[in-house]
Amino acid sequence: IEPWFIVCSGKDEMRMKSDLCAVGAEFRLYGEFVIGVPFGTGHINDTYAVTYDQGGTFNRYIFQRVNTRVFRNPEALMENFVRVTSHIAGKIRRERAADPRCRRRTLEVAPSRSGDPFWRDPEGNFWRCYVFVENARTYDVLETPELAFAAASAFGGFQADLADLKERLHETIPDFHNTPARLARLEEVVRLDPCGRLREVGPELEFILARRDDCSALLRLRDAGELRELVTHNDTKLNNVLIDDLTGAGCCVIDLDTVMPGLPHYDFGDMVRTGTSPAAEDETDLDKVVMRFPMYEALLRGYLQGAGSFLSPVEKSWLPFSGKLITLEIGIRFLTDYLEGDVYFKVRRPGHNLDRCRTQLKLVASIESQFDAMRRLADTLR
Ligand code: ADP
Ligand code: GN1
Ligand code: MG
Repeated sequence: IEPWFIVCSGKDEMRMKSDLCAVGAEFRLYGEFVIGVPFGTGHINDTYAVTYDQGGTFNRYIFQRVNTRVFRNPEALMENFVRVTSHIAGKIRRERAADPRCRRRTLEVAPSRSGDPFWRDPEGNFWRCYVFVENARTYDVLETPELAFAAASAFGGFQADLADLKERLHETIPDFHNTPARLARLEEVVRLDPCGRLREVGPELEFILARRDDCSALLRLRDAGELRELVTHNDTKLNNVLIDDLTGAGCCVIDLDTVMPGLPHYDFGDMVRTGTSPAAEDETDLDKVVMRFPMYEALLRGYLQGAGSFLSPVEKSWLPFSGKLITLEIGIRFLTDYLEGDVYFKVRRPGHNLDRCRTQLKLVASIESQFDAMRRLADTLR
């Protein structure tokens, strides 16, 4: 018996099941609804895996209720989504159609009954549906350098696939990776201290403020024309790429809500943040949080292989720094959310966002202690 049959036996689950069945009826899906269960560990959207009996074969779909407090213009977001996925699908058809490994290379959205790539329910909830990629999985923590290489190469390939997208995409969250703006927001919340939590976070705040100058480094280089903007993913947490169970290759980049113009460094930085530590993002034993150099090396090699040769030597030389910067930035965001009363990221326990902040800052310290070696490696790789 599959575990989701057990999970779905309670009363709330029965209601969820009928709700999901009703949502499914609004999309062009063929067959009978069987069951829907919560899925994945994302912090933003509500995700469900939903099974349909399609002429005797069980096929799964992902239903997602998009978090519209975070994404204020979900229609524009879905416009980006369709442009990005159809661009990649077109490339696959033209360039790699004969290669069976490429068939699942991008998400495939199912249209609603009226032909939109989403459906709004009567309460205003914003739903979308796409094909479940089977025989693949995401990892919250990466175990081997091989997995790190595969994931990074897929994210690099994603940037390369979108490098020739013509029209500018919508900015789904303005200033998403504007680290100085994130710091300014933290300072504002510190001034207001709306939940009286400030007294608990002295060391964390001091650590962050001591790195104020780092926050604007990449934007200064961008403004000076040293770093170029591309279409980037902007949320390359390692559980946003599906790894093929059979081959171990990164087969499909998911969570496309923040795909928009950005620096490629934001993507590499988030890979270092999520792919080098053996500890979970919310680990409370900080001794476990460390930047593992072999994982960094695999990420760097994988990313450069996937992205190809579009980075200039200057751009490449700033990749190691981006690991530190994005880790610091997410630490700032977790701390801000903790002080604000946990209004942005989903939390499952008191202090969850503070625990997450602490792992980020510990990882920044670990990156700093190995930074020279990280830079030397980036300088030697092509
Ligand atoms: P969030 O924005 O909340 O992180 P995601 O789009 O990343 O939402 O989806 C959450 C999780 O659902 C992913 O980490 C992944 O495990 C799973 N998932 C999402 N899309 C698919 C898909 N098409 N096939 C299989 N699993 C998926
Ligand atoms: C969120 O959606 P998810 O869980 O993949 C967040 C990222 C953070 C990440 C921290 C839209 O990512 O920016 O880096 O949590 N996404 C959004 O784990 O804010
Ligand atoms: Mg995600």
